[in-house]
Order: sequence, then structure tokens, then C-alpha cells
Amino acid sequence: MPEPSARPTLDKWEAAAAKEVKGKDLTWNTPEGIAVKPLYTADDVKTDPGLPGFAPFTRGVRASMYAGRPWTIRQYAGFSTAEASNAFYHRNLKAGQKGLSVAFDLATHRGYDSDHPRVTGDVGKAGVAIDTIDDMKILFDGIPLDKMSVSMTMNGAVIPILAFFIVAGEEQGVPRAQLDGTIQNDILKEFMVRNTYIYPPEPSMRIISDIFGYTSREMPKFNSISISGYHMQEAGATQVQELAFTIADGQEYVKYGVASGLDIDKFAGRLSFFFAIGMNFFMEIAKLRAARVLWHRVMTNLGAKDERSKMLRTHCQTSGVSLTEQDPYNNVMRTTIEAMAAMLGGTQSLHTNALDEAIALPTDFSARIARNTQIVIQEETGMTKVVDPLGGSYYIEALTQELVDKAWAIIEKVEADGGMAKAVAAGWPKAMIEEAAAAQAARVDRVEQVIVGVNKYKLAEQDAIDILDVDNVAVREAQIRRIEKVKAGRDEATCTAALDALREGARGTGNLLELAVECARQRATLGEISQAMEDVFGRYGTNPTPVKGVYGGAYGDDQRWSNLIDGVSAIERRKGRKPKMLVAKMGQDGHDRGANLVSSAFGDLGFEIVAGPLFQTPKEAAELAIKADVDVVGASSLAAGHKTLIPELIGYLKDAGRTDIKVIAGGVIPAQDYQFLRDAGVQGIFGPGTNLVDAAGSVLQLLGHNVPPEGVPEAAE
Ligand code: MLC
Ligand code: 5AD
Repeated sequence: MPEPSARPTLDKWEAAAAKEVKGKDLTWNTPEGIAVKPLYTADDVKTDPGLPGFAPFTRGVRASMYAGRPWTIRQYAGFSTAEASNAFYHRNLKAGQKGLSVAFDLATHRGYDSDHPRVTGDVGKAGVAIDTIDDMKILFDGIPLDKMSVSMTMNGAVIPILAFFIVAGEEQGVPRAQLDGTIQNDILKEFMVRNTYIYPPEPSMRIISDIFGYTSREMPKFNSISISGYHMQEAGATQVQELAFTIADGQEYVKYGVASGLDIDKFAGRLSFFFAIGMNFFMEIAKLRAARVLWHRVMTNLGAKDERSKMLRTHCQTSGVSLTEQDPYNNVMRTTIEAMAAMLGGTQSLHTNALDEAIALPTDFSARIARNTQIVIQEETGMTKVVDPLGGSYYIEALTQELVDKAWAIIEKVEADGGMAKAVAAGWPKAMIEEAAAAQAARVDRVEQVIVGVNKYKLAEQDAIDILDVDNVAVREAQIRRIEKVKAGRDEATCTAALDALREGARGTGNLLELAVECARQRATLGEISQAMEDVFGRYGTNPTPVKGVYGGAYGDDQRWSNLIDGVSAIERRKGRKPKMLVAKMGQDGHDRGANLVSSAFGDLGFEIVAGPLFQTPKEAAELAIKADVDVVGASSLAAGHKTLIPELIGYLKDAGRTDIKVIAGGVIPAQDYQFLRDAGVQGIFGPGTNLVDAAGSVLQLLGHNVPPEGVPEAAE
């Protein structure tokens, strides 16, 4: 070591670096507004991160962390029937998975039984169909619920699902006090980004307090909520937004729990979190550390005394939107990098996405690689042997502090507005996230942000990969048969009495979960339990409000963009009005990022956009298209309902004599389905990774305007 006086100073380093890069500014301005410098030194570290297992838990919630016990390998899965999903779980557990995580189909999420007319396209598609306690028992057949921790991603229909889980345990011989697991139960982010809500905000918040009350009393091992930022990042939020809104959501839930009469330290220890881990490696590591610091601060301010109440425990999932349909094997590397960020950030539990993520649910093959990504890290690399190995890294520590400060500023703004429930109702967090999404889409489409295989290093030819295709018609028929069987075998009078009691409880102050447990015992269906509460609370709906000017603003006087605007004007001159497009969301698919982006970008080009409400039936979408007299319907599908819903939509337009209204489809549509959709009359298909400028060129062509050569889109198909 040279003497301190002989050591080079930072000035000297700056001069040397500037010389090497000929004065180029090496600062990286990230989307969250953080200026990342090319070098960090001890001067940048302002806070001591302390030790793992001790407040404020910057370096991890356990003293020994993975050296004592590695994180839980918990793969999110579910599809088709309870039988098929149960068999999949058994195969996965045998191959090294450690915890379960159930994905339900969208009909279940939204509180509909599989026989409901609104859900024909959704049954068994994006997750497993659960209608009755019998389905739930089959789902966990051979899985001891006192030994296996089970996460269930359920928010809308959280009351019937948790009731089924409790009764499935009972009938397996496991008292509810021994049930180990987590229910997502996070409705605020549903109103913001994920959209599987059922009831209006106020009764939805009551449901959460009721669950806190019941589980803190009856189920001491069960995590009563998984406060989720994951879906915010998927919807386009920056890491700072994800961090801030998630912690603010948590703060709001605690306030509601306390207001409902609970002692903070009686329930706060069982609150858990869930974050997305995207490709900004160090930022994600720092985000998890910052989250722990922020939660400790928030809970201290709220008066928690028990250190466990202030300890942020989290699940993480690698980022779905960071994965591509194009050259899908790159997704294995992306997921590996993200998994490493999650573990270096100190996650308690992790899901790694499968390489076919961008187009379908995992197959046994892709699920194996995803799972083994974690097993290899845990068992081959030695990475688990040292607690928080990045602790003390100048960059990580400085970034952690910067994220804490930036997120805290947003949390304070939320508080100044009266808390997250009010902010969500006012809509500004959602608008902020959508603006970030539009800005990001423009960066990718303009190749300012590289996505390998999508906007750079593209393959000339894509090989199709084998994907999982669920036959929703067959699943629906099987589910209907089971619903009939369960209804035929129950005592109708006691079942009706239990449902009546639930309805009364909803009107008054009865604990909704406790009342629903009795309904589940009496074989009431998920749809019936949901309906009993809907009778009192009503069903909630919103209309999208696409952001304006962010996507288009990124293009300035770009020639291709101007050509497209000219094209829109040419059509306007010819028709005497602007070209008009309905952006339609059909079925129970609430994933609206794609639809919102299309609405924003096409709106910025001068299209008149009819932003259709979520959850339309094909008939409702056709009626809206005809009423608004649009030129084209863009059906956005991200939950695999496209083969059922889009042909139905075209059928209704045909029956009404409006074959002039063109139908295009976008979203998660595998190449295998293109011909089927074309045969059904779809005139343009835009898969994941579509450049919106290219897509706009194609739509203008479809409407009879040829865009000049530099504006001619590459074939989207
Ligand atoms: C852990 N333990 C240790 C230890 N580490 N004991 C001694 N030494 C150590 N080093 C103990 C813990 O204290 C705990 O016991 C037990 O081991 C289990 O560890 P854990 O760390 O709590 O892990 P886990 O049980 O896996 O719980 C993780 C969790 C939980 C708290 C984050 O909420 C969870 O599993 N969440 C998963 C959520 C999920 O899968 N979501 C999917 C969303 S998909 P004790 O007694 O203290 O509890 C989605 C997509 C979509 O949302 O949109 O559809
Ligand atoms: N099985 C496995 N993974 C799923 N995901 C969603 N549904 C399922 C399912 N049924 C994953 C995808 C998606 C994220 C929200 O969760 O990775 O991006």
C-alpha cells in the first residue's frame, strides 16, 4: 500500500479518465432520474449499513441469511384444471422446488365460476380454474399443508379463495393455526396496475382489514398480505416509483388495520412484500436494501415496537417484461442475471421466469431451466456462503441511500395527499407509471435502450419453440361438470343460510373471512361467495385514460414520425375525419400496459382513440366499435383468450354487416396461432416487442395509405 500522501487523488483519477475518453461525459442518467457516476469511492458512502439481522436491516433480515438457510425456491405456477396443476406441483417439488405459489385463472380472480357467460375465453388459461372447495382439495392432494408453505396470488376473490384454502386444510386434517403461506391480498396495486379488483375501493380495503383480523387471531404462521411492487414495474414503473408506491401501500394497509381496532404488533409481523427484479442489476440490489430501510422507518413512525413488525421480508420475481419473444434463449441469461440481483439484494423467496415467458405459460422443459437457474446458484457457486457480500461496496451503499431518499420524497407526497388510498383514487400514481411506460417504449423503439434480438442483433429467422397450449373449452366443460356435482351433493338450505349470513355480514360488520369459511364448508361456489358480497358492495369498473404526448414527444421532428403524421392527415382529408381506432380489452384480462401504450402512441399520431373499458365481452366490444363507428379495432390480448374472443368479435361485426371495420390483434400471441387468427379474419398481428412506429405504418397501410419508404414498416409477422 502506498503512503496516503502518495495515493492518487480523485482529481487525478478524473483527469486520467477524461483523457481516456476524450472528455466524454460518463454519467449515466437512469430513468429514475439518478445520475450514476462512473466511479464511487468512500466519499460517496454517507451511512453505515450496520449488520445483517439488526435494525434497520439494510444488510438483510436474518443474521445468518443464506449461510443459515437459502431463500425459498418458489415457482409461480398454475394452469388448466386442479388435477393438471397438482401433478405439475408434484413434479416440480420432486425436482428441487421448495415452496408452492399458485397462479389462478382470470375467471377465478374476478370472482366468476367457470360456467359464467363472461369468462368463456379465460377458463384455465392464465392459471388454474378453482370454483369449489373440491377443486382446492384436488389442487393440494398429497401436499401436506402444515409442512409446505403455499403462496396464493389472489386479490379480487381473496375471501372465497382463502376460505377454500382454510377448509381444504381442515379436511386434510391440518388446523388453520398450522397453515404456512402467503396470500397476496394487495388491492391497492390492483386499482393502480393489475386490475383484478371486483369491489369498489372502500369495501376492498375492509376485506383486507378483515383478513388481517382473522389471520392474526387464527393463523399465526400465515403471511396475511404480499404488498406488491412487482406489477408496477411490469406496468412500466421506474424502480423508484415501484419502491415508493409499494412502501406507501404497506403504510396504508397498516393504518387501515390499526383503524379497524388491531394492535399494530399483533399483525405487522406477518406482512410481507413482493418486488420485481429487472435488468438494472445494481439498482435492483440497492432497491431491496432501500426497501428494508424505508419499511423500518415507516413502521417506527407508525409506533411499532416489535422489531419483527419493522422487518421487511420479501418474495421476488424476475421481470416478465424484460423477456422477449425474439431469440428466446437470451431469456435464460436475463433471468440468471436478475436472479443474482434478487439474491444479492437479500430476498427471502424467488420465482425465476421461464424462457418462453413472452408468449406462453411454462412447459415442463422451460420450467426445469427456470428452476435450475436458482438451484445452480444455490448449490454450485458458493454465493450463499457469505452474508450480504456486496455490503460496503461504495456504489451499492451510495445507490441504496439515493433510492431511500428519492422514494421517501414520493412517500411524503403520498402522505401529504392523505395516503395511498386517496392517491390511487385521484389517479396520479397510475398516471406517473404510465408516463414512465410510454417513455420507456419510446426509448426502446428509438433504440436508445438496447434489447438484444429485438432492436439490435436481430435474427433473420426465428425458430418456433414448443409452447403450452391449454384447451379452455375442455377445461370449462370439466369445471362445469364438477360445479354441478358439488351443487348436487350439498345441503341447499345450510348452504343458502351460510351465504345469507355472509351477505348480512357484508351489510354490517361481521368478519367476512370467518363467514366465508362457513360458506366453503357448506360447498358454496367461488362465484356464489363473491356474488353474496357483490350484492352489497357492487362491482367496480374504470375507464382507461391514456397518457398524452410522452411517446410522441420523444420523436421530435423525426422523419418517420412526421411521415406517419402526414399519413394520418391524408386519411383525415379523404374521410373528412380522423382515422378512428377502438383499443379493445376483452375477457377478464386486465393487463392493460400494451393497450395503454397503443392508445397513447396512436393518439399522439393524430388517431382518434376510443379506449375501451376493461373486461368487455366480444359482443360489447363489437357494439362499441359500431356505435363509435371506428375504422379499426385493435384487440389487445395478454392472457391467452385471443383464439376464443377475437373470432367472436369478428363474428358479431359480420352479423351486423360491418365487415368494413378492420380487426387487428396485439399482445401475447404465439406465432403458432397466427394462421388461425388470419383465417378468422384478423388483418394484422403484432406480437411482443412490436415497434409502435412500425405498427402505426401497418395500420395506415391497412386504412389505404402507403407510408413513404423510410416509413414502410418491417413485417410485424
Ligand atoms: C429463514 N428462516 C431462518 C433463516 N432464514 N431461520 C434461521 N436462519 C435463517 N437464516 C426461517 C424464517 O424465519 C421462517 O420461519 C422460515 O425459515 C421460512 O423462511 P422465510 O424467509 O420466511 O421464507 P418463506 O417461507 O419462503 O416466506 C417468504 C415470504 C412469504 C415471507 C416473502 O410471504 C412468501 O413466500 N411470499 C411468496 C409470494 C409469492 O410467491 N408471490 C407470487 C406472486 S406472482 P418463521 O417461523 O419466522 O416464519 C404474481 C404474478 C401475477 O403476482 O401477477 O399473477
Ligand atoms: N404460471 C407461471 N407463471 C405465470 N406468470 C403468470 N401466470 C403464470 C402461470 N400461470 C408469470 C409470468 C408473468 C408474471 C406476472 O407471472 O412471469 O409475467
